[in-house]
Amino acid sequence: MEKKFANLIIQLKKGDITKQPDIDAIVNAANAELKIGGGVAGAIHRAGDPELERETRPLAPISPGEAVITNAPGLPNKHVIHCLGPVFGRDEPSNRLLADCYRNALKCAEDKTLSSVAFPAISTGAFGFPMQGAAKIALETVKNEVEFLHTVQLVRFVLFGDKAYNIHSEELQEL
Ligand code: AR6
Repeated sequence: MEKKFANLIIQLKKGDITKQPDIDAIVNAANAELKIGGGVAGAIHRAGDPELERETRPLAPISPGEAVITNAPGLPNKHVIHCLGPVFGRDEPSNRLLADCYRNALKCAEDKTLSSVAFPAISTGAFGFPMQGAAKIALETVKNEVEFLHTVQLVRFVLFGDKAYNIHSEELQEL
């Protein structure tokens, strides 16, 4: 499903973040060291070229809420934006840090004048953030950035499985 807010389309899709060839930048739910890791980070680094990890090295470590951008060697996208989400129950205030991820990732995309960005549900896997709370923060934050976006026109949430998709759909309908 999708919904339009001024010039921005927010779209939900079930699938794999590494298989979004029509999107300029995919977002990595990274670890602080920007190493290969598990979950989304593992999938992106495995799908990409080893050069991707080499590109991230001088940018690490990053803090919760921060985002950095690299090229996307071996991937069908122009860039990867690496975000460190908060570990739920440890990195506080976790709501604000999660919102910072989305804002800072969009800033990276705007700096490169990109028009489309795909996000996974940051922090909802290994970092333990409850899906519904995370979905609400993610969608509200992106919607509230609309007035500051000049080049980004499409934000896609790529959701792994029915549960994540359904929760995001409910939250997007309510926005
Ligand atoms: N495409 C889309 N979504 C995915 C994919 C995929 N290929 N794989 C998993 N998900 P996680 P985090 C979903 O753990 O919670 C790593 O080990 C997954 O079901 O990747 O921010 C890093 O190295 C979940 O809903 O990210 C870090 O140490 C969501 O994406 C740590 O995990 C995020 O899951 C980051 O933890």
